[in-house]
Amino acid sequence: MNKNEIRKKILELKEQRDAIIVAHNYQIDEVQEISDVIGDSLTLSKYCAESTKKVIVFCGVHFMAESAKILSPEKTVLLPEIDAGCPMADMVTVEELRKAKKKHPEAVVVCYINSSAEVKAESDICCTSSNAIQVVKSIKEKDILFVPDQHLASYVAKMVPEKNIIPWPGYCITHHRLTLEDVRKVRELHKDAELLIHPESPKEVVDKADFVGSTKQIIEYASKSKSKKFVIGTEMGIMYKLKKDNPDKTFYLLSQGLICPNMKKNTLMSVYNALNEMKYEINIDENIRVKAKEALDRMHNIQL
Ligand code: CIZ
Ligand code: SF4
Repeated sequence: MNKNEIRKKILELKEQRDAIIVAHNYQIDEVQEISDVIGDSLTLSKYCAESTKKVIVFCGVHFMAESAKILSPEKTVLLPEIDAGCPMADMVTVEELRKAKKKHPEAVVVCYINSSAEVKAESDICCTSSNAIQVVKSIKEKDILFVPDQHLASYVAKMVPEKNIIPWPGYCITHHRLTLEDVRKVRELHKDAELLIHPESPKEVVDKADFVGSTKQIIEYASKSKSKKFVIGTEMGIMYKLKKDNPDKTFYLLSQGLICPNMKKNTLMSVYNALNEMKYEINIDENIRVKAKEALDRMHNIQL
């Protein structure tokens, strides 16, 4: 089958299966193009929960499809490539977290959405990169065990200095590679561009940003800003929507290394196979799902 044939088959199967296709901002262009909605993990999970369709094809990584299932237990959630995981999410296990909680019994556990359902279930409240600051500010206690991203933890610690943030040593393999040298080079090459950085990046890089935000916030900022040129410090998949929404503006990547190999596993063919063979279905133990949902609900219930 050529790509046009695959696209046609996907659309036919989508109707037959009563399905929606959602794609994360980091997916390859062709997958974003075929999707009903593009967004960050939380926007997509909420969209799935509100949809009346029975089947969700979640083009993203494992923890994202899990979040959709946590919010939509009655729906069939499919992850087209079962090996598409997030190395950062795997950097904290529930056993390790239980040990850390014993070491810091006074601390409230804030868990970044990039984590397994088990880890969410063991946490007090979830956060995303859009709302981590507000989530931490909403907590009464001073001590906060923040898992699993050390860089997001460090950004939150800078923005909410009244809290004692205990960081977990996890990191995103893609953003972690960014360096001050990358910043120096682009600043020299594109003097009039604004530098928009994701908070999963190392502190020294975040400190140099003109704007720090999640994928959603970077997309919103670039549309609103009067600037015409931007250097983007997050995974390259975001360029698809940035360029589509802002045809009059120019976007450069901070580094050519900004590619997440797991996000790139989903292809048109895997979306087709997912719908054709109804794979790979995401299931979560009901006790864990309910507890993980509580941590997500607590995040939703704070005034954001
Ligand atoms: O929550 C998401 O989708 C992630 C992982 C990043 C972001 O900034 O959107
Ligand atoms: Fe995980 Fe980083 Fe890939 Fe996001 S970009 S899925 S945090 S490895």
